[in-house]
Amino acid sequence: MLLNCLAINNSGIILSETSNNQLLKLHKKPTCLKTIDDSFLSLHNNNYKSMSNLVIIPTYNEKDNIERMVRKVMSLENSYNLLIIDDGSPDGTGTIVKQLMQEYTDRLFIVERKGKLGLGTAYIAGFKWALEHGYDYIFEMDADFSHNPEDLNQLYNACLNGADLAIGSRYIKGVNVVNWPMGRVLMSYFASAYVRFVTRMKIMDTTAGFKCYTSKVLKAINLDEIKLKGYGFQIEMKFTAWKLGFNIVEVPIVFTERREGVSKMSGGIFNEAFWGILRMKFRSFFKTYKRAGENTNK
Ligand SMILES: Nc1nc2c(ncn2[C@@H]2O[C@H](COP(=O)(O)OP(=O)(O)OP(=O)(O)O)[C@@H](O)[C@H]2O)c(=O)[nH]1
Ligand SMILES: [Mg+2]
Repeated sequence: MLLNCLAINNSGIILSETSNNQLLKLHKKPTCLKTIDDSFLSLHNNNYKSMSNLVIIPTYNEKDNIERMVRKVMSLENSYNLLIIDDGSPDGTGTIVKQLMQEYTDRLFIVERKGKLGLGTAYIAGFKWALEHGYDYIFEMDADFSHNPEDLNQLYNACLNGADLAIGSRYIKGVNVVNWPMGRVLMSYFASAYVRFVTRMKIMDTTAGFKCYTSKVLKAINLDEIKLKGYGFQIEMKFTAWKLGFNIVEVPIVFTERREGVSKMSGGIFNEAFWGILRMKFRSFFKTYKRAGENTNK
């Protein structure tokens, strides 16, 4: 992409004008700056299109996938930024990411936590980081290539076309899962059906973990009140966004079983989701859902 000029507006946001007159938000100070006032900005407002994307990937022992995954995301056309939340992986995943950060200085970031604290809290940490840094489109993706990074663009387009939350769904056009044993496909499919039955959400893939949130959804949810940690976390986030009245769109994706590395799926995660969803639904009867900023959540 060709950058014509760099500027900073009155609110201190760094912008860059591209060859086709779009203004992009940047997150790192460029080497040369010129200061502009808001009259310049208003001239360009019609063309303003924020490209402030952040893909969040939680990792635990993903040394066989992480470098290939980082390089793949960095090569995609929408110039995604990437945040890895690594829980002190004993296999050195974090070290590999830090080496790559020297190559992708302004687009690759890491948050390191001490010990395996779970997928749900990893994403909550990532969401908070994303909001603090002013990102507009925030993606969830696994490190193991079960989610095809090429599909990020589909999720992004769905949000640009009006979705508040876009979900990469395995179950809206048949069952799009490659290389899972039949038992796991059936478990996942019927788990989704169970969640639909309990919650009444009209979402086909309720446990999906490949998503794009617009920042307004994450700002509206009280992240400290999300209780579930594993698959339940994915369900509770969708349920809360749905209760808050956001526009949720499912886009078809193909999910492929991991080829490298070790699974972290366990019976405990399944149990937490099964009972957790019932408790979540029960709590929802006593809760008034209001978007944060409109009022408190009770
Ligand atoms: N930071 C962090 N990441 C985790 C944790 N558990 C899993 N992950 C990551 O979350 C993503 C999804 O985990 P997976 O192990 O692929 O779970 P899954 O897709 O249900 O199961 P498999 O694909 O069969 O392994 C991967 O990128 C993992 O490395 C955790 O406790 N902390
Ligand atoms: Mg996986």
